[in-house]
Amino acid sequence: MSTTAHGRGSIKKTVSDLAIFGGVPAFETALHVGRPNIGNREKFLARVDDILERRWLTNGGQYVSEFEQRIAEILDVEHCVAICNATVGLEIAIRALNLKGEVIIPSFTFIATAHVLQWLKITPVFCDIDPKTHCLDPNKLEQLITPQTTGIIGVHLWGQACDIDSLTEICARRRLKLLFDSAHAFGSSYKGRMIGSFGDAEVFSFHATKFVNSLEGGAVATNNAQLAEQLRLMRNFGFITYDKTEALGINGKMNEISAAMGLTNLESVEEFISLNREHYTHYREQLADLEGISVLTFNEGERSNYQYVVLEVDEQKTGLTRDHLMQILHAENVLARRYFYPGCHNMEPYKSLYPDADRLLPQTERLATRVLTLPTGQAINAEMIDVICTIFRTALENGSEVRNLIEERLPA
Ligand code: T4K
Repeated sequence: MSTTAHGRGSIKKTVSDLAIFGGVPAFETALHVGRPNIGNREKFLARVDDILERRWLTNGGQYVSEFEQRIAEILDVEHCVAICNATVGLEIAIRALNLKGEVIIPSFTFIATAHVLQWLKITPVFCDIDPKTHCLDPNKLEQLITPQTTGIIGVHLWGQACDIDSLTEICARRRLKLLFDSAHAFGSSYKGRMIGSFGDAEVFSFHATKFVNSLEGGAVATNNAQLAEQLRLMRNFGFITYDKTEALGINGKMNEISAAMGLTNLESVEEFISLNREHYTHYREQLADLEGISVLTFNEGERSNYQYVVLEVDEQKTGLTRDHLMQILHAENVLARRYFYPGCHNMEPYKSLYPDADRLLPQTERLATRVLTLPTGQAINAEMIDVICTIFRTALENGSEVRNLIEERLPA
């Protein structure tokens, strides 16, 4: 675990204490957003030992099958198909659902959501988001539907459900497929029901940086038996027997060691969630009185995994931009991230392909300059959060001086 520096490093009372202006960095080693949580090592290593002993490493292995069953139970969904990662999971699901032409997605998401479509020669049509939830705004959706539109991919950003009821209603009425990129949402609920069984299918990520990881990994969840069967074929080259393929397929298989890691981490899922929740609550308490800094709040009436601590910075009130604050934190070895800046539509190849997309994305453009995510999970503790929040306090209490100094010393 990263430790605070001794002595002056962790005291950030004055502007000159800040590392960006020459003070000792608050942390000796980097605090990352996305540092993996790791469950019981002995259990994981015993599973790895068993895998090596039995020499069954991938393709139809027992641990993958157990992992799938466990996820299906937790999500209360009939079918779960484990995949090597969520990006390939999305690709396979998009193909299995026969999406083509145009598909509507938010631009305020990880680039994978857009890339999978473009990779499959489908046009991603970027829709704006609700500034409160950071998820697709259903009111902005219908104007984007054209005769070429075949589906919508909703993203449960930060683990918060998007407006599933409205998306379901629109898709039913306009005869569109509805897929969810649920990469962030394992363990979260919508109206009391676990995310995982909504729409035609939902795709989860178990990447190292997710609060439950299988090293790399993903899973597609669905209540549609036929779709699940198709997904299983597609992830294994389309093989139905040793030497017969039924359809086009690819290699999307999860391996046994990943499944062993996933299973082990699932055994600690409640512990991870409660730790994330403690950190989230602690950040909120410590930052509550800082004007211009707000922490995205999760609906306490729902289950949430609290895996992202998401801040919004209002420059009008703080006197400092999100990027100033990020520079200040980075100098202290707190590697806060500005996910999902600058929005997919401002990244290549989309920026060149759709140069006018920003005109329909005012909330995305606005949020992309305001959002900052902070470290959480096993890698940090309450004392570290106190130090991080003191850095914010000192920076904000001396906003104009800090801003002038940054702009003088580090011209943009
Ligand atoms: N849809 C959405 C909405 C997503 O957010 C994602 C992925 C996907 C789809 C696709 O899921 P996968 O195909 O990946 O299953 C990260 C992750 O790579 C990505 O999985 C995640 N979302 C995205 C939000 O964040 P980066 O580029 O920030 O990751 P990376 O590898 O730089 O890791 C971030 C930091 O975490 C590192 O600077 C250090 C720390 N770290 C990372 C790894 C991998 C560790 O301490 N240990 C590690 O093993 O994208």
